[in-house]
This record gives sequence, structure tokens and C-alpha cells, in this order.
Amino acid sequence: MQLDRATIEQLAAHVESAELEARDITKITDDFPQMDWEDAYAIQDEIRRRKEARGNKTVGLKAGLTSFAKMKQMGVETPCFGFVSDYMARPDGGEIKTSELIHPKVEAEICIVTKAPLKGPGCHVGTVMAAIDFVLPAVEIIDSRYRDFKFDLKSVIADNTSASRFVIGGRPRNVEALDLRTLGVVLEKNGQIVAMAAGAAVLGHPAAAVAMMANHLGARGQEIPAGTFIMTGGVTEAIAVAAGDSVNVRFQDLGSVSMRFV
Ligand code: OOG
Ligand code: MG
Repeated sequence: MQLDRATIEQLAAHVESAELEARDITKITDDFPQMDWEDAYAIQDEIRRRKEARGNKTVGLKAGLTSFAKMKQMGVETPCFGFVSDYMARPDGGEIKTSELIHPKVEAEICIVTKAPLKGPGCHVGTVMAAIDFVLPAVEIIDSRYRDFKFDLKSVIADNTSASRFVIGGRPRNVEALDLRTLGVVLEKNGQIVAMAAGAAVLGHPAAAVAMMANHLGARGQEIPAGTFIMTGGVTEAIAVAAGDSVNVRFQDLGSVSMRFV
């Protein structure tokens, strides 16, 4: 680690306030170029601690930048990991208030809930498949706190990987009934198809994103408990939305997820 504890806490407060007040900030690596990966995750952990201390429950984990489309869009080459809190959840078919957000984008994500703990190192697609209780679809609304949605990987990790809102919809299915690689996803905005992909867009298999997450957490002495909701990352590039937009995502075999931005 390059940053001391006081700086980690100060940066966590800085980035989290930007989230809660919906105002953008310059990316933190501009001011702390020496920041390393451990610092970045330590800032994210401190944001999580702040939210939990305030009474917000952590209700899921997320992998980000797991598809080539997303990596290309954001100019990075490595996935990253974050969490989602209870207050970020919105109902399927509901409204998302853009006044609470800076410059939201939507992403279609194949999600799982685990029925057994996953502890890296050594997790792979097989380990993950054996630990999946069921699969369900979601839309993540990401909202980078960084100006013009421009960042580097360390800054975005410190910003809890742009986590902002999420909508779970469709219907849960047993993993045996699905082929997660060929599962098709069609993203519509205002009735027009704007992006589509299949599950394999995520690291060749969405379970690979979960394996990578388990190995990442294992290296930090943590495990993914049974019963964890995990978002495996946007299958296509993220689509910008504004007040007045409607989004509907159709997931093969899993139903659809929709929302309206107001
Ligand atoms: C980082 C978060 C990416 C995903 O699913 O790829 C993410 C970002 O692009 O702002 O959640
Ligand atoms: Mg995402």
C-alpha cells in the first residue's frame, strides 16, 4: 500500500459524498498517482464500512468490466469487483430518478445466487456451477462519479465500480435448465434495440466472472458466503440514459427486466 489510513478514509469520504450528492469529481489518481491496487480496494472497503455503519445492508457483489465490449468502451483490460447496497435496489417496471444520479448508463447482466460458499484460490467454472442455487436477470444502472465517465481502473475500483442502482426482474431458473454461454440478451431503449449479446461475452462464460471474483477475494482472505447475489457484469457496452427513457431487456429463458427514467 502507498497511502496511509487517514488518506484512505479521506478519499472514501470524498468519493462516497460525490455519490450521495450526485455530483462529479476528478479522478482520484490525478491527485494520488502513486495509489496501488490495494489502496483502491481499501478505499472501496472503507466506503462499504461507511454505508454499513449508517445502516445500509450490503445485498450483493458485482463483477465489472468482464465483457470485451465493456473493456473496450472504458479502455481497460482487467475486470474489477464491487458491491451493491440495499438502497440501490429498485423494483422491476419501476421508476429511476435521474435527479439522484450524475450521468447514468444501463447494463444487462446475468446474475446468480449461490447455495454454497466459494473460496479462492483455485475456483473455476466447475466450482462455481456446483455452487449456483439459481440464475436470474438484472439491469445495473452504473453512474461513475468521475467527470465525463472517464477513469482508470484504480479510480473506478475506489468508486465501488460505479455501482448506483440495480433492478432484478424476470424469473429465476435452475442453472441445469440453461446454457449460460448461448443465453441471448437484447437491450431495448424506447422500443429500439440498442445492444445485444450472449452470455459468453462475459469472459467466455458468466461463471468465469464469479470464479475470478472468488479468487480475487480469496487472495484477500475473504470468501463468498452461500446465499450471495452476484452480478456477473454487463454483457454489452453500457447505454447512456436520461429522464424520459424507457429500458427493457429481454433475457432468453429468464424473462425481461424494465424500468423508466424520470
Ligand atoms: C465500471 C463498472 C462496470 C460492468 O458490469 O461492466 C460494470 C464502469 O464501467 O463504470 O459494472
Ligand atoms: Mg455492471
